[in-house]
Amino acid sequence: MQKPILILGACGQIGTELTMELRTKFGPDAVVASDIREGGESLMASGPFELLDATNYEAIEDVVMHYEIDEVYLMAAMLSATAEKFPMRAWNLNMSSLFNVLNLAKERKIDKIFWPSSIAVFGPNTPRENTPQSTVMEPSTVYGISKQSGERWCEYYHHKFGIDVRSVRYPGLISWKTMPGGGTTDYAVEIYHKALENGTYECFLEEDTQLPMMYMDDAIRATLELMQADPGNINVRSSYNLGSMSFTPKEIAQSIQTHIPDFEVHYKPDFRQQIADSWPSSIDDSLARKDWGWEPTYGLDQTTAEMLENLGKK
Ligand code: AKB
Repeated sequence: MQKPILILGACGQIGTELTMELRTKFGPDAVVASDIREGGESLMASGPFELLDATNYEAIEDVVMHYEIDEVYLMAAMLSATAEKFPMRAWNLNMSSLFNVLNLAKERKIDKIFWPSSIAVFGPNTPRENTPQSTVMEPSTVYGISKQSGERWCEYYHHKFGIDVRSVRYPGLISWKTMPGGGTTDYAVEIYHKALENGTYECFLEEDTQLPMMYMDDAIRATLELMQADPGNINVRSSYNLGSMSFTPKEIAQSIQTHIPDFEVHYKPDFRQQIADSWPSSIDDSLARKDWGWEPTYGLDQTTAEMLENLGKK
């Protein structure tokens, strides 16, 4: 039987879908959702929820003890674009929440942790195409610095204290259930909303900026597969490269135009262009494939069809 799971940051873009999937798999009561504010109606109605600040160690500890939590998924974070505006708040949230769960594991109060890293750990000196698992990593963003530091701490806690912490470097994630917030890859979600709402979109990245992306169903499946993998097969305790598709704003626009021929995109790059320019354009995820059998299923056109169909119904 699955021991109880706690999701920190359950109301965000990934947290919402992760919570619902874990509840479907293990039963509603096995998964305690938490966030600093309440989430959407279906999430709130689907199982237990606690208002919880991921930077507050004692508050997390109380919930962990109360529900006899075994596994924590730490999804609370400030993403790349917002973190550039509030560097110290981003550093504080992204690092103290991670230390809280690592230290709970060190105190043997929980057994297993999932913590998401990001393609933002790479920087302008990293090889951009087919970026390897281990390479030059000199992130030039606040968010990237926090994620790279987090990776080093995860590996350290694993080697030093035997903590079972697992992680993937998510690319930009595309989903229709919950909006992303504060990221550089958010354009790839906004564009579908605007295509349906008014047939035009003003894109904050240039038309030829290629970034690694993934449909949310693949991202959730990757997360669950990694968490269920035999610990003996997990050879990376910092974070695994995770790939799926790569495309530019122009290519996603063309994919949408096969459904909405009059759809127009105008390009007005802002400060997020510089962030995107420092990130990989594609990812080599061969280690994730080898160690725990990762295989993506969604390409751009299938993602477009699903996004437009589901957002249209909504
Ligand atoms: C962001 O754009 O900040 C995130 C990420 C790639 O981690 N979606």
